[in-house]
Amino acid sequence: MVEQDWWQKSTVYQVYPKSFKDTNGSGTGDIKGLTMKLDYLHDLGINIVWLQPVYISPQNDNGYDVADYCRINPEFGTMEDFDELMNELDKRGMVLMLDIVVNHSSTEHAWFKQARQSKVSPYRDYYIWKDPAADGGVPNNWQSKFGGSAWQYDELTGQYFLTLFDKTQADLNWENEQVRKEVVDLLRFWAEKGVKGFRMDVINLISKDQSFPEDDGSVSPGDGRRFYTDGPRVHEFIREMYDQVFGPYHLVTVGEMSSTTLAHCVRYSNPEENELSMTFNFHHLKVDYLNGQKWELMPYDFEELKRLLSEWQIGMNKGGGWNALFFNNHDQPRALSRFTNDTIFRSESAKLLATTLHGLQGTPYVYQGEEIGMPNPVWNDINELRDIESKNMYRILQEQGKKPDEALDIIRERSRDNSRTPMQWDTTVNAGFTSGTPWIKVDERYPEINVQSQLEDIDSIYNHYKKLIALRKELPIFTEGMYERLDECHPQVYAYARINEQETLIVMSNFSDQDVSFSIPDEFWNERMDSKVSELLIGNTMHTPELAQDTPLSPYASYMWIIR
Ligand code: TEU
Repeated sequence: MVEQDWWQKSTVYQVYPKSFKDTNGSGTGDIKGLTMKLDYLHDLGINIVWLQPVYISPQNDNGYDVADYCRINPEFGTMEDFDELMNELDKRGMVLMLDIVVNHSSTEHAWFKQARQSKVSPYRDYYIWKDPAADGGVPNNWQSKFGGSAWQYDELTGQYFLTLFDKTQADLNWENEQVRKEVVDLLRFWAEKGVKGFRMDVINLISKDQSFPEDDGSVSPGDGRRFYTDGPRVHEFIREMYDQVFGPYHLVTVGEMSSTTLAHCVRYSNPEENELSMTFNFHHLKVDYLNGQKWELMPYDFEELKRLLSEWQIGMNKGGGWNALFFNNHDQPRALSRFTNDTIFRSESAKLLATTLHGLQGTPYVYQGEEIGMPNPVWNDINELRDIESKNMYRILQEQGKKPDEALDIIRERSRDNSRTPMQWDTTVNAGFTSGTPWIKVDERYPEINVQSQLEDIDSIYNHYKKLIALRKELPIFTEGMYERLDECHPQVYAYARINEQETLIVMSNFSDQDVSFSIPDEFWNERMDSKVSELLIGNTMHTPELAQDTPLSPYASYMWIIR
């Protein structure tokens, strides 16, 4: 086993700054608000804070449309506020992981403004321009991930430019060495300011097939689009960033890999490849996509969820890769509402998801609000939502024949805004997030679901996360143990083991509202449990059951034992 890196025992906390804490009454969160809450994160046991984009941006995609990579958006504060945050993190032995968005820039970026001036601009080749097709239309039929064509027509020069996301997010041309140099320069700028990690936004999309073929509807092995997903030079480009920045500054890096494959993620994150520290993949978060389509609903496929988690545990370990573990982020609905019960079994469910995830091999990510069991908000009207993707899809779904209410029901389930409502700190107005008018509504359940009510409650969801985070630092089996699935397609239970020479960890969870029981397979039980002693490390019910070969599990019960 490769020498354990400090970030393999760490837990990362993801901060969506716009909704974390507002200190000046603007209605949006700010950097000073994060600094104010560092003791809260430190007490939780967090080592690494992932700060999502706070750069100059028109905010069409909440900061993922960057107009200046090295200046702070005044909405979030000043560079002095950023420097203060860095100092306060350092005092607490914590580090900052900064979000880097270099597959595309905002069309408000100076580079793009210059590029669109003329075909001979020195910046023209920073972006991807194509002549109209023979019929005068778009160069090919590639689609934006936010709906509609991926090509925008530029009147001034009579060409189209590529936008895989919003029409104001222009894809950068990574074939251009000057673009790659600009990216290395901005990475070095933040590394010189003491940033110790980067989260690389959709970094596996940066290498496009230069023939720009028609989208023939076939998909790459990772169910993406093969001509820009894990493209021909992607590993070369990432390796270049490693050689020039990630390695020399000893940074921890995570790649967001849209529609990728296990084989590529092994290569992206095996330390011998000198690319990234770890990767996010999203296959386990598409098990409720009917026909793989995000905007077609179906109940989630529990067996597929367990199969995928197991496949990636075994495959990444075998290949020497490293998983970024997550069920939540700012682009996903809250897992609590999506996979379990966010009403009468809300507390048990939140703890079950935490135990299930944090027992796996990889680095866990806690998305703001997950640690207190925030569910999907109640959306009464489409005008309460802010996300560009959700607004586009509300229109497109109706163009496809859905009635307004049907479209809204789909948006309620899938919208990224489900995870973007303000952090719920206490029971004061706006949950203590802002003294102003919040940029997006605060969920109406904040009086019962907030940080303040959980800090001192030893049985709270917050303290359940705190204990799991501490266990990972304390027990090597969390980082080193080999994964073995124990349930064979059980309809309600997910059970797995983590095994090393000295100990065995058993994680057993009932993902249903039924009373069930689970039997550990005879072969495993006889081989692993013979004359051993089990200790319950953490559970989510009042019972503290000894591990037995046949264990009764109440609704959403979840337990973790260690056997020595
Ligand atoms: O997300 C890319 C991504 O895969 C998701 O946005 C997904 O494609 C989308 O929800 C459609 O289902 C990253 C950021 O996390 C996201 O917030 C940005 O909007 C996007 O890239 C563009 O930068």
